[in-house]
Order: sequence, then C-alpha cells, then structure tokens
Amino acid sequence: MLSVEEVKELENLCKENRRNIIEMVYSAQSGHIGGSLSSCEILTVLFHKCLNNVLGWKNSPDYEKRDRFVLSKGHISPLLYSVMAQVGYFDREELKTFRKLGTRLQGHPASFIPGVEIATGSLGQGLSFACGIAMSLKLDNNPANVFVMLGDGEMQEGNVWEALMQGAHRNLDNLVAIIDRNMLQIDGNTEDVMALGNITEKLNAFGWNTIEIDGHNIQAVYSAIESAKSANKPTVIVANTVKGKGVSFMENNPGWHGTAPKEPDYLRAMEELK
Ligand SMILES: Cc1ncc(C[n+]2csc(CCOP(=O)(O)OP(=O)(O)O)c2C)c(N)n1
Repeated sequence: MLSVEEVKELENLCKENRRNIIEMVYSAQSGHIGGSLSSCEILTVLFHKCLNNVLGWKNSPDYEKRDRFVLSKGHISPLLYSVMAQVGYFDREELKTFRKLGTRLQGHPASFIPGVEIATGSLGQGLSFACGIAMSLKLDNNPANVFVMLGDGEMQEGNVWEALMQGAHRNLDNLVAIIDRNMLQIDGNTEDVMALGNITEKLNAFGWNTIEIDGHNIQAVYSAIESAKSANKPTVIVANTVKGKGVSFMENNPGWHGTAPKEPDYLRAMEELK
C-alpha cells in the first residue's frame, strides 16, 4: 500500500506530466495527446514506485538486473519522456526539443535515448519483444522483471495474440503486460472498429493471470503491479481508463488521438490543469 502522502505526491507528478504532454505537443504542433493522458497514472506509478531503480547502475554489476520496460504503444512518447525526465534520465529542459529536427526525443521512442530498451511505434510488436527479453532473462537466471504497455486498439494486431500464446506456453512469470483499455483508437470506439469484447476473460482463457483495475486509481495501479511481480504466471493488467483524461473537452473524444491543439485549446487545457 502507498501512504496518503505518496499518493498525493504521485497525483502532483501526474498533473505535471499532463501539463508537459500538452505543452510538448502544442509546441511541436504534432504528437499524441489522448492516449498519453489515459496512461498517465500507470506510467507515473510504474516509473516512480515499481521498476527497480536503474539510474546510476550503468557501471555497476547489478545493471543487468534492471527491470525492463517496453512501450509497445510507442506513440505516447510525450508521456514516456516526461516521466523519464522526472526520474532523472535527462533534464526536463530537453522536453522542449520534442519532435524537433536533429534532437533525441523524436515522435516515437528510439533505443539511443538513455533508458529506452527498444525502439517502438509500429504497433503490435512490443509484447513479442518483451517475451523474448523475458525468456532470455530466465535463461540467465536473471531475477529482473519485464513490463510492457499496450493500447487496446493495438490488441487487434495478430502478432499480439501469438505473443500471448508464447507467454503462457513458456510460463513467463517475469512478464507483466498492461493494457490501456480506454475503448478508443484512431477511428473511434474499439468495439465498432473490431470488437475486443471482454479482454480480461479472453486473456484468462489464454492462460494468463489477469487483473482488472481502474487505471486512474493510483493505489489500484500500484497494488496490481506489485501483485503481478509475485504471480506464478505471466500477468496482464487490464486498466480501464478514459482517453484524454484530465482535460474535459479531450475526454472520450477520438478527435484528440493525434491532433495538436491550436492556441485557444492549448490555453483552455493548461487552465484546467493548473
Ligand atoms: C502497425 C501500425 N499501424 C498503424 C499505426 C498508426 N497508429 C498510431 S496510434 C494508432 C491507434 C492506436 O490505438 P490504441 O492502441 O487504442 O492506442 P491509444 O488509444 O491508447 O492511444 C494507430 C492506428 C501504427 N503506429 N502502427
């Protein structure tokens, strides 16, 4: 359990992340706001409280024991970069270079960024990467865990289901997948585009340990991740969220999936996130 003070601190960090997301996409006039805002509590809790600390480990023999994180829904790079700046991978100042030519913080994460394990952005691949990493850690008797974050629209990619079979077949109990179940993808509601139905039941049937939570409840996110670490099967956390969470006119609106705000909407959003 997190203390009341810890929850309060994480709420403030989430608020900062939401402001950074809006600021970065506005300033670049390009990027993905909706799915960044919906995943905010998940990545904030994961990086601040759950991943074993990899910073400063580079030159230590323990570096190999770092938990790995794969952002399969790589388009939410504004959130990833903001959280990584908070925990110290790079300076918050660098966030201003988001999507600018010749800089590190491009639209999708690349492995030349310190702390990014693998380049992502082509949806459907991250869970397979993560399975491969989890298998190799087991072969090395390495106790680290692998976390991977997927979108619900992304679950329509066939490769994801091969990886789900693989995870169960190899009993990768060092693997934790988190699905941002915000019910929206680019073209609208996932159930209209290609229905996923009850993902939790489906993944249970695939042999995974499943946990379903409110993905904006900080305490619930933390408890789910911590219990996943000690499960004796691969775990998937289905996090029910709201796309665009935190900015009233962006919530549940697929129009804000990958659109940059113009000045009036930027100012309105920042006013709401004060
Ligand atoms: C293979 C592939 N096809 C298409 C895209 C373009 N694309 C970027 S985001 C997105 C929608 C993703 O929806 P979802 O997984 O639900 O993400 P979220 O709503 O959480 O942002 C698409 C189709 C892509 N990045 N990769």
